[in-house]
Amino acid sequence: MPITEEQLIGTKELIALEEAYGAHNYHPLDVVIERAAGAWVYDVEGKRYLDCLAAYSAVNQGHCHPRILEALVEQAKKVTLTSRAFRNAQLPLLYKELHDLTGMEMTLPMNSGAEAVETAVKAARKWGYTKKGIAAGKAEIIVCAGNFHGRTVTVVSFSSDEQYREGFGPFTPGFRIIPFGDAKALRVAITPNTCAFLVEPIQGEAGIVIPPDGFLREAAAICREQRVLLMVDEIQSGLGRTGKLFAYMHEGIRPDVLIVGKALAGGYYPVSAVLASKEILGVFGPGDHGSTFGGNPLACAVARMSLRVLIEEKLVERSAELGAYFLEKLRTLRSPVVKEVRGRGLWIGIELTTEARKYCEALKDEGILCKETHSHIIRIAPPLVIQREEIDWAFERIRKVLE
Ligand code: IF1
Repeated sequence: MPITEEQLIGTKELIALEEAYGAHNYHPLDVVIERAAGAWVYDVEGKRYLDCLAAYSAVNQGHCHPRILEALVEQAKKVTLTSRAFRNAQLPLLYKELHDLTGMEMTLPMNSGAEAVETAVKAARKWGYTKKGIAAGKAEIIVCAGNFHGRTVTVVSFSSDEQYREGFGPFTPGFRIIPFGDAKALRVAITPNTCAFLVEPIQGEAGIVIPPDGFLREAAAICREQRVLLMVDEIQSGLGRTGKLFAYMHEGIRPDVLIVGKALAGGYYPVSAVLASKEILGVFGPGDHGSTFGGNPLACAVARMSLRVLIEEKLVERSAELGAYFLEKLRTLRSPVVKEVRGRGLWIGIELTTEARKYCEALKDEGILCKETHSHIIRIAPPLVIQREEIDWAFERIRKVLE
């Protein structure tokens, strides 16, 4: 029997349904969101919350941005999916705009972040064999402890987090883990079989962990010297989140491979991509790699407008200015449970001396939605359209809960 709307009146019923029929691979806060706009979301009872997670930085442009909605609707009236067996009118324009924005020669479009990371791993390995002369099947990629690059079996093969790996073996070989931020360890870990170093410029899931100044610069120099591809995962840290277009720009380096996702489509559609030189992405010949939805015209139209909104509404500059403002206020907190407040742009971690979950629950009751990470850290990452007054509003409530 189909369930009628009036039967689904409130939060309680909806949560019961979710618990009864959905896999329990998350432990979400008990808020049931029905609609959203800008930095705010509204639950089924109409209560509003300031969104301080922005869907893990996939909604940098703000929820339901009207210009991106319009681009979605207009394209959806024309054609949504052609497969890559044929060409479409949106993909070449997204390619050109990504080239102009990043300076990268070539793009390979995918859907989820993990798929883009997998694509980068395949590109690096094939580049290692065909360009660097690594013996077949011997290519190694170096990653950092505390990394988060997605949930596929190959990607969790190089996770240092036992929970992300437990029960999912056997794992993909060919990865070495070094401490995050340790350039000397990178140099030591490189062998003639190393094809790439994959790193988040700032680690998100690990708790907004910023590496020591100069780490990325030194790593880039070592990679250049040892002919190892520097691959930066900017799926969460990119597209304005840290107050620069990409987090790697804080260190003035240029990666060999740039991996993007999440806010690339403003929260409307899963769009990810790998950007690199012709030499690197040129390793893929017809039929080597692909995806049913990768580079589809609807995805491209949404991504093009999402990037346009990011630039035209100066969201990167906002992130830098309002992030510094928010961080400065949070650093005035005098609370026995606050161990450290750190961040870059509108990407802030409040590390506590105790479990953060109950503070996130208390913040929810104050009308703020945020998510703990690694049990002790409250991650604050609102949409980049947040207003200064909304930051003041949030700060008062954060102070009330933490002090
Ligand atoms: C979940 C974490 C964040 C990412 C970076 C690749 C991906 C992600 C730097 C993969 C995705 C998401 C996944 C989501 C929650 C969230 C998350 F808690 F899982 F670790 F943000 F920190 N690289 N991160 O942050 O992208 O395949 O998901 O599109 O899995 O719970 P995806």
